[in-house]
Amino acid sequence: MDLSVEFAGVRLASCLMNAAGALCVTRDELEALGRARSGAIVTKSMTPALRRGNPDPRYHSFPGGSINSMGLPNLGAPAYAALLPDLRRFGKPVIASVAGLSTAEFLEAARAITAVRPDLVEVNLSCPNIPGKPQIGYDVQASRALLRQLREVVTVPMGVKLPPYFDPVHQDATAAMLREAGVAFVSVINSVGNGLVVDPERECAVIKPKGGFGGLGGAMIKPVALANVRAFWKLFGGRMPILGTGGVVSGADVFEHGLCGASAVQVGTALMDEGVGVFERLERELGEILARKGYRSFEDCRGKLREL
Ligand code: HRO
Repeated sequence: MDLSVEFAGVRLASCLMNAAGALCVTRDELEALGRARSGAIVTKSMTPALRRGNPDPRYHSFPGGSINSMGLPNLGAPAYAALLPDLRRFGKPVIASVAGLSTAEFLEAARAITAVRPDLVEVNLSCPNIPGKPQIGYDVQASRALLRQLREVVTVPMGVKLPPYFDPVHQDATAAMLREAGVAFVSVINSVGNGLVVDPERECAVIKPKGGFGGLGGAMIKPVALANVRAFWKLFGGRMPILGTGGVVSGADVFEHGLCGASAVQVGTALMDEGVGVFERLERELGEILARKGYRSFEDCRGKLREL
């Protein structure tokens, strides 16, 4: 089955890849993604300097999903820039995720990584886990101002990683802002921010930072992810490349993202649970579903969701 796709001008041998944050912080993790059957290597969101992140425990997986409050641990943009030539040797596109705790930090990280020309830059507007810092993607004015400045710095195709939206009015306003900003792709969704998972036996939260509040991922968030993929697919008339993220545990989940309009699909919680072998399993399961349904490629099913 042909699972290759054209994404924002970049050819991917497979429509599947890691979600930013999942097993992509260190050189070893990034090289493992290079050797695995992922269509691209996506880096952890990078800031200008190394960050150790929030205190442990900060990640917890449970039946149905995960909660995290990592707090942007990463090696720093200069270190990822230095790694890029080695990552290129795997012969697949590298997508650099860029973040910051201020506009100046976003610009500095973007400048450092753009200098070595990753294939795409994904601007993270949606980290929910920095104490005292709201998710920028929930503030249209702030997002507009930030993207306007990043546009001047990022000279490769630049997309945005958005938080989940729960009302069409927010998707409409965000789409209008992104149109104006001229983004090359939209990645939806980041984790569902500020959830709380409780261990009733120990009578405590399962992660330490922010009193236990953290971003939810995995199977439980799939309907929210699909709704956002579909909403942005329609708002851009099917002409905006969309990276679907959220709740991808099986090949059927990838297929559903495709039906809703995703051009390619990212895997977070399932990758953390299973390791990089997850890509091979998802490929096999997706291939079987597409063949059974009479599709000749993943691209053939894109956006084909029937509305009753
Ligand atoms: O590092 C994190 O805590 C984190 C980030 Cl940056 C993000 O974008 N999404 C998430 O769930 N965790």
